Amino acid sequence: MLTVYSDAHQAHHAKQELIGGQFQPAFDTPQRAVNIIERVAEVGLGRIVTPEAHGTAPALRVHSSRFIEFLRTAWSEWHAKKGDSDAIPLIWPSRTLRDIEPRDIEGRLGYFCADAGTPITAGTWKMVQAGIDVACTAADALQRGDRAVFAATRPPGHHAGKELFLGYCYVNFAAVAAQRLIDQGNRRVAVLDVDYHHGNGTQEIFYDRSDVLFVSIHADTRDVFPFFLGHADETGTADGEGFNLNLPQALGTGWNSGYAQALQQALERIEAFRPDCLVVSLGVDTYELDPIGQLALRCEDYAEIGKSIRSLALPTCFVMEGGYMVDHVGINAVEVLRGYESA
Ligand code: OKP
Ligand code: ZN
Repeated sequence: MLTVYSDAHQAHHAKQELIGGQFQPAFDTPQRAVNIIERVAEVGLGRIVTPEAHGTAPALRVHSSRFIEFLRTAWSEWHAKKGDSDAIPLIWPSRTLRDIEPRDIEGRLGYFCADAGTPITAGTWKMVQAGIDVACTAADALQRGDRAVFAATRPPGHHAGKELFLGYCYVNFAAVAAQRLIDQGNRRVAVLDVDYHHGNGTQEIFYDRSDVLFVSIHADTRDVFPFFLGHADETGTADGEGFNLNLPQALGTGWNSGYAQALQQALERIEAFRPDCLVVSLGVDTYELDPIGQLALRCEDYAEIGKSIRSLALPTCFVMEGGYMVDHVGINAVEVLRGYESA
């Protein structure tokens, strides 16, 4: 399996993250992606290539132009006013306020960002552009005939919506890849999201469409981030009615206590959709030892996930999402890919 990777992600390294009322080291570190690519090399998964430059056009297919422009320019605006500290919003247009884009950078940060855990730093845009390039280069390899390809992106992307960034995610790389596959002539694309967290951004982007099916297995969002989407009754709207499937899991769920069954249900829905190809949002924060996840998959379960996905016999683009047990993120992510290759 081909892997696409750029070390430009290292340009972004958040200084700290506010968790439980305390500043702690950020969970999305450059080391996560370094460990993943080193593991890909160690097991000899296949060739590793750097991405081709694609600019912002592919991101503009799934995000608004004012949003991408904001991400591209926010740091210089913030830096001019506030200096070197990470740009983090502190006020949001919550439910009873108005939907008005402010003029000042502080207000605009809250307008486009939904949480206080997704800072914009000097290197954020460089990292995000590299992620767009990686996702597109991977999708193009699939289109040229590769059976499977791994987009080794950092940071995750599946929380990012058309005009919203949160949860360490700025641009939705899985959505960029899925849309690119549609734009290149595939009639139906399925997105399977196995990250611990619900892919609220991917759901939002494709919610009213029947050409992209979104299926997600995640920790129940009544209990965990991102809270405000991801519930079982969200099935799609308008043309997209019936093309969104959420399979929330109770905290503590492991392979034999519900996960394998949910995966089977997800695969059956994808099969019935008869897609031309598949995008997998590959998060391994479902791991039993993950510091921010509360599901209970073990190392050996990841190869099983890969094997099960392979049974669909679809051209498959894996796009990296979460996984925060840093010394296991490479092992577990690559286990999925090896499981896929072995079946
Ligand atoms: C990104 B991805 C935990 C707070 C969690 C954000 C999590 C983002 C996860 N107490 N904050 O889906 O892996
Ligand atoms: Zn996650």
